[in-house]
Amino acid sequence: TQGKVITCKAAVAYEPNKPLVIEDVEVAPPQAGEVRVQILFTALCHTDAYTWSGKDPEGLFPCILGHEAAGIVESVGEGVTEVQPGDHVIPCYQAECKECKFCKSGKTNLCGKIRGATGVGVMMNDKKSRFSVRGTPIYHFMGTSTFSQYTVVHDVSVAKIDPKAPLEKVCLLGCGVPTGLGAVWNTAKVEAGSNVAIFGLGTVGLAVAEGAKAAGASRIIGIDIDNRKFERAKDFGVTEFVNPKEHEKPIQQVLVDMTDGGVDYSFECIGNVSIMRAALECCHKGWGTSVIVGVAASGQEIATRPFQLVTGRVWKGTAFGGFKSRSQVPQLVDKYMNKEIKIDEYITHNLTLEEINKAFELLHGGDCLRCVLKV
Ligand code: NAD
Ligand code: AHE
Ligand code: ZN
Repeated sequence: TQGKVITCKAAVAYEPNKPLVIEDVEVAPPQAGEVRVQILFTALCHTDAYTWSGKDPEGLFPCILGHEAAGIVESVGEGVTEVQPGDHVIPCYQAECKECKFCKSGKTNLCGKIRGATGVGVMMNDKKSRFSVRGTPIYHFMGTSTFSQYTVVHDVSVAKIDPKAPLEKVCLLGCGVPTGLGAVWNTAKVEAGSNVAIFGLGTVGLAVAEGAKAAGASRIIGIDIDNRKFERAKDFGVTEFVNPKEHEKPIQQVLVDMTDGGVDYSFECIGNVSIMRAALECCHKGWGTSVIVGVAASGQEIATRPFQLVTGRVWKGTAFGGFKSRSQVPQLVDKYMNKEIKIDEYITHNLTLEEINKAFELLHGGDCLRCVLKV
């Protein structure tokens, strides 16, 4: 198949909120600096649902969504040296070129090399898509487009992993689990003995709990409007549960009262700007730090009284938990293989690519964390 167009199945999003269509998609060979990957397993993340909903200002249609996956390199383009056909890989929506201003700064995991192209659904080389259906180009998504049996990614966007790792599990290391763990370990740098509040107990929030427990946090307070979330959350390290609907006072006040002035760290894992405000305002005066993880819809803005920051609270955000993708995803795979981090516990459902619309329905139901699709 090397050097040739591959025709395979992919789920195409033609319009916001219209069911995805399983199509025969043509996937062009990788050009210089590109890698064609056979995707074996992909999970769904709420960010896929967000872009599909039409609320993502970068959302383009028709496109192939998907960014939490694992597969095997099928072929590589000119000049690609770090991976070769047969390598097991995880596509990374956050690239790592190791050469740009961002990568060299040592201050961030964001990479600038190809972000301009991935934001407009094309490949860097020729600003075109490698996907088409009956001659019509289909946009890429987040530089990954994993809802396809084959995809083309930039070489700076693939992490080569231990070939012994089960791809049906480690696909989750493409997004949600590292995001939560890294928000705690890299972005907030939670210390032992801290009090932590987590808003939203989906996969990302539970991974925050797992990370906080590993960091030795004393109290891990989970906040969700769905009481069914608590029982499972205990297994990930949540020690107390608060449902804002069961309180008359604003949730930030409830938390301040519970914690003698506020928490040391809070994490917003929902994507709701009024909860982002509550998450900042439940932090302790003088030092409390709040990390925004949730992705909010186009047009939404955050607000608080500047006095909250003047008096020492800190507002931060995180993308992919601050992990440098190509360097650190393989390390996370090793941690899973050594049983140092969970993955299996986040997988509540397994379906096939053909059943992707059902998988999106499950994602909106209360008991689904991650649904892994066999591609
Ligand atoms: P999810 O939908 O599984 O989890 C959200 C949780 O929030 C649910 O348990 C829901 O019941 C709860 N919730 C909803 N409204 C609430 C409210 N008003 N108060 C309290 N709880 C509420 O989603 P997820 O997959 O865990 O993702 C969480 C967010 O993180 C999404 O916005 C996603 O787009 C974003 N995300 C960001 C990054 C990043 O790099 N920054 C990475 C992955 C996901
Ligand atoms: N296109 C969206 C941006 C959404 C966003 O912030 N994405 C996160 C990852 S979410 C994964 O589930 C991210 O990494 N952002 C940094 C980046 O470079 O995109 C919008 O709202 O414009
Ligand atoms: Zn995601």
